[in-house]
Amino acid sequence: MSFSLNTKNNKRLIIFALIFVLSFFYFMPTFSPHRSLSHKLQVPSSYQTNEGTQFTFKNLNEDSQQAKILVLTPLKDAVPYLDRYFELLDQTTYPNHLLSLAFLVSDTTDNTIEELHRHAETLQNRFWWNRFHDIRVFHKDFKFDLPNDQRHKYEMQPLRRSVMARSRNYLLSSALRDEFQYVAWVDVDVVRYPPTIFEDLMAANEDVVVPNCLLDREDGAFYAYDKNNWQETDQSMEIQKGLDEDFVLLEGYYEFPTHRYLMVDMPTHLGLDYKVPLDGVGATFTLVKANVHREGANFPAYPFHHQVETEGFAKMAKAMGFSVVGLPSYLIYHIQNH
Ligand SMILES: Nc1nc2c(ncn2[C@@H]2O[C@H](COP(=O)(O)OP(=O)(O)OP(=O)(O)O)[C@@H](O)[C@H]2O)c(=O)[nH]1
Ligand SMILES: [Mg+2]
Repeated sequence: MSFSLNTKNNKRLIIFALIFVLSFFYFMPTFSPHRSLSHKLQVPSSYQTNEGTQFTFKNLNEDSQQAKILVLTPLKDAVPYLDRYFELLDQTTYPNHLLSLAFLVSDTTDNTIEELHRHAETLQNRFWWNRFHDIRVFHKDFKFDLPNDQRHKYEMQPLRRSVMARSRNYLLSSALRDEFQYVAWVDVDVVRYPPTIFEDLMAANEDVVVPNCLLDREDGAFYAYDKNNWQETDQSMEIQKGLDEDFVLLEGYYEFPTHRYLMVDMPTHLGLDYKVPLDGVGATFTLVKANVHREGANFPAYPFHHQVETEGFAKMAKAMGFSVVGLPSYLIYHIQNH
């Protein structure tokens, strides 16, 4: 039997076969064999202290190796931060195909939406083994316009945080699908964290877990950023007894000292996996078991136990019996932008 490559039909056949094989690899569901989840940190064995417990990072079990994480980020005027934000997420050791990203853009005055679409297109037009599971962008304006020089004023915080709470709830209820085991809240202006952060936070095996967020300073000095991660103290509880129900407590303002024990003031030399129970959390990078949200713990836009937004979420999660912990030695960094 003779077989000639010179015939027109055979050439066509070969071209079709090549296209078929290439498109099979290109469009196949994402699977990332080169990114292994198994990792181990060298840490001392566990022990108990008054302030918290130590646990040991261990390889995740078979089920959680395939855990899908929904990464949620509210955005406003975020153009300067997007390059770094995507670079960091892309560099994590967690397989991209298990990460779904969703954004809520609100009241933005810059090109955040256009830039988001540009990034999403670049990232998702790569070969399948590099792509994220998906990237979704939601948009809702709250008509909330706060000049930059007012954003951190004490008296503006309850309203600002309340709008943030609405944004987070809107994003959460728009994006949460039943396939996700975790929700990771990541602020766009976090500029440094370890690439193993998802595995490390998952290894804590808590309902809500937060690393310790510092300010990224040029001189490398240790400088607190996220003061919303804290423990109540006897003194802080005493103060609250005399407060009006609607009074919102805020950390880091001289106007009203709360006497909480902030995670940024806790020792950071006790091991990366040293964990402490918390009563308030921020959301610069917060990992939440998705069921916590599904069961109804979200971000109060009204004072709940004197807290709104992320700190109110921690209060609510605890009131529902969920565990809320922080890792004082696990450092991540927020940009210094004011
Ligand atoms: N959807 C939405 N996102 C917002 C709004 N304000 C801020 N964000 C985003 O929410 C996240 C946290 O907001 P930030 O402005 O960084 O809040 P912050 O860290 O307390 O304040 P800074 O110290 O100024 O960074 C970031 O990803 C912002 O882009 C808003 O009104 N709506
Ligand atoms: Mg910020």
